[in-house]
Amino acid sequence: MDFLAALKITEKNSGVSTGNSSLPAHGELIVSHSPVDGKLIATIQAADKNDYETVIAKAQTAFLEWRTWPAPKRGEIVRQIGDALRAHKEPLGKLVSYEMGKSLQEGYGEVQEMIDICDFAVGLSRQLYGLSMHSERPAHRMYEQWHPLGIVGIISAFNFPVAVWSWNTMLAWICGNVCVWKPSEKTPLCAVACHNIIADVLKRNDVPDGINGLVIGGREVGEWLSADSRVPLVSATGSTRMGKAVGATVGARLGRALLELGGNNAIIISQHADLDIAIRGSVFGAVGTAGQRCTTTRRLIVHEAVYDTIKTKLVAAYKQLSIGDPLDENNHVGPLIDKDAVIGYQKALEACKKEGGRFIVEGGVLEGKGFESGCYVKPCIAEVDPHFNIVQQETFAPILYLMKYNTIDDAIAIQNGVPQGLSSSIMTLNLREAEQFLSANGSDCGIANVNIGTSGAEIGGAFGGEKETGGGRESGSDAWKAYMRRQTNTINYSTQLPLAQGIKFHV
Ligand code: UN1
Repeated sequence: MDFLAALKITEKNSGVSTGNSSLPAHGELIVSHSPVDGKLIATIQAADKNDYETVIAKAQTAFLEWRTWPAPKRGEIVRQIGDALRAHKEPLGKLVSYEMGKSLQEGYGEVQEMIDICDFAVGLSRQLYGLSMHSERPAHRMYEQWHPLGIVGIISAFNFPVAVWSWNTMLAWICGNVCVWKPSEKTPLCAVACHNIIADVLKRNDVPDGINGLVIGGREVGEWLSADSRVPLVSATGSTRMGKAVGATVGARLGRALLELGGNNAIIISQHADLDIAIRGSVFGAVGTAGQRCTTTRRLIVHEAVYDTIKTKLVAAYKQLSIGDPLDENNHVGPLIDKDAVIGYQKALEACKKEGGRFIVEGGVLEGKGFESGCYVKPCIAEVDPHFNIVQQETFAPILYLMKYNTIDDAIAIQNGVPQGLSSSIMTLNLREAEQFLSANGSDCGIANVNIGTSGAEIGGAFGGEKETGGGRESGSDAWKAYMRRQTNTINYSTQLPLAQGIKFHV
């Protein structure tokens, strides 16, 4: 496997790094198997608490210097990182595909997201704008500045093992923060690879060692970060269950948590839709990444007038899907991340049937040649009632729930009637219903699209959602503000000391 060598992944890797170099690790041995073929890729020595302390101490010292670098100089480092990622796009994309199981196209797409966020962050490094205000007092100037926070803890999930980390890290860095990353223990090699690629850039530029901490380990690492008052911001991506735990622990010390949690995303297909776009958007949204994106389309809410047509077209489209080795570009759907995920999928199918769901495309676990890892499942579609318990939940697998609506108000109520609020779409050529969907009484999600599916957001927009999705925003727009502290400055250049609100105080 040439791509492992190109990424400096060896048989045995350390899961601890301060950025410029990896350090000896003293925790348990993590074994990374590929869900593609079940084979061992490599091992990683996880961090113990002492290793964590070493990384945090180094990060604290590095911050003292890094925060004094002008933001555009920090941007220059990120520009070079973007170049290094361009040079490693192929091997890194392949590793993402092989360790995580997403299609090679999506593996490359994920590295492209990293490159794009680097470009975005470079420009942003000259645009960390604060407002200036007019003071109510004579000869006073009032303005605001944005300063870095310090150590940003990043907890990322297996499904986007590199891109989501880079959204956080590149922004955090140009803002002047230092980062400590706890990647998913299901995709540790992707994290080691990112560190190896970036270490060269950091060393070449004499960047203070410690800005790019890596602490690989189990859930305890997330708990250390969440409880650590030396870490002012913890950005966590993953399940709602994990986010509630992180949010509670960080909240108890009044730290900041940026949460990007589960989605239960729906597409409304109106009788006014371009059905061809609607079908393509729905199928990619439902089966892309084998249903393991937080933006995956999990529910289709279809107008009764086009319901039967959509059903027929969907069944036909699902028949075309080829499931298998994601590194083979002819396949559309790869494996789930591991056997636990397969069990979760099977349980959801059972629960759906028990509640009365009717499968129009049957699910099941694939066996035989090419499926030896035991992680390949069939994308499936069930007709359901929107209120089923299972339909309220995010199952990280390619299960699509199909339901019917009569009025646009009903469709929006069904779309909003789940605990999560990440992404949503309407397929329609009707201006009135599109605008209603985007209005204050429309979709309650952080992302609302028209004639585009629910997944595959561009990095330029703020990414995240409401309700049990956690409320955080990452990536584009002004999401950078979450990584900085705002300071309001009022300067008196008069010979008097006038008080605000006209208060008189004589001594
Ligand atoms: C995620 O699944 O956690 O919008 C992130 C998308 C991708 C990011 C998904 N750009 O589907």
